[in-house]
Amino acid sequence: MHTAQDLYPSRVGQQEKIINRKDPVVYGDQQSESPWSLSPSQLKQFDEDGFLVLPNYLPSLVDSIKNEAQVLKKKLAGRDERVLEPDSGELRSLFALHRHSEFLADVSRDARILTPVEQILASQAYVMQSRLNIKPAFKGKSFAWHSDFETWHVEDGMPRMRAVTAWIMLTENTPYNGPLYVVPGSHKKFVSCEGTTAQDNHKTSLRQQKAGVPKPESLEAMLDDKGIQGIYGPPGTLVLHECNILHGSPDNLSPWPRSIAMFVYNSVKNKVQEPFGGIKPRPEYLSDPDMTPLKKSTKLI
Ligand SMILES: O=C(O)CCC(=O)C(=O)O
Repeated sequence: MHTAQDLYPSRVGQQEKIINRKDPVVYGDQQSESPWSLSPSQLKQFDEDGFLVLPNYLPSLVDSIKNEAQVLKKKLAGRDERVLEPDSGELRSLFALHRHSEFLADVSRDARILTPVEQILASQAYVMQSRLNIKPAFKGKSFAWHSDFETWHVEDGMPRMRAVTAWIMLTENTPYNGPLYVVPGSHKKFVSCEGTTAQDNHKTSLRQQKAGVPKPESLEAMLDDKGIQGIYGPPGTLVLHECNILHGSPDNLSPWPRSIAMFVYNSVKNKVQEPFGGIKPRPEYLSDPDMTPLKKSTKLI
């Protein structure tokens, strides 16, 4: 039984409802002198929209990340970190990049990424999860609408909304190759979803999510109010993505893969507890228990 107060109950057998966010989006308003810090207007935009796109931000890392991904695909053969597409069996995602590759751990500490992340969180951070989402040409299937925080809260025990995902485009993300869709401003609401969570839900949900996906009525209320925005850009574009923003993506119907590398930064002040959904904790490759604060690095610059 969970002892901490659950500010964001979801999948605990109640009727679905939309509640207000109870946490800040941008923690504090500290100005930073670093060349990589966000400007006050960028912080304001992140606060209002729940995401920020920095086009062509890290182009020099793209080829090295793609090469390292090829190495990891082989290194992780036969392991749970490899998640396959629901129909074709092609590789869909590769998890725990930072745990299996020194180079990708360096990327996660890169000052160009970690500076804005720490600025938003107003604290040090650690990588709670990292993944490559491949969206292969023609065979890459959709991701249902969801809030990442909802999953991390219910299935991993993240107590508060104090986490940011930074993701890097490894191929061009266009309207045609299954780009990420976000609902600007949706991070200020929380859809408390119906249902409950099966033990080992992750074994199916990472291929096709069902639990924690809002009902059509809730989606209509959110999407009708706030609209949908596709996130497009050239390889090397960095996206900062608030943990509770509602997002999803369509099938890739094109002959062009849409690959992205994602690093989830949780504040060290937001210690993960027991899962709020009453299930056993998910494996370490999905929620890293190592909360050692990251030190910013300029090694790759
Ligand atoms: O890669 C995508 O299209 C969706 C990714 C996503 O929703 C997630 O990783 O939570």
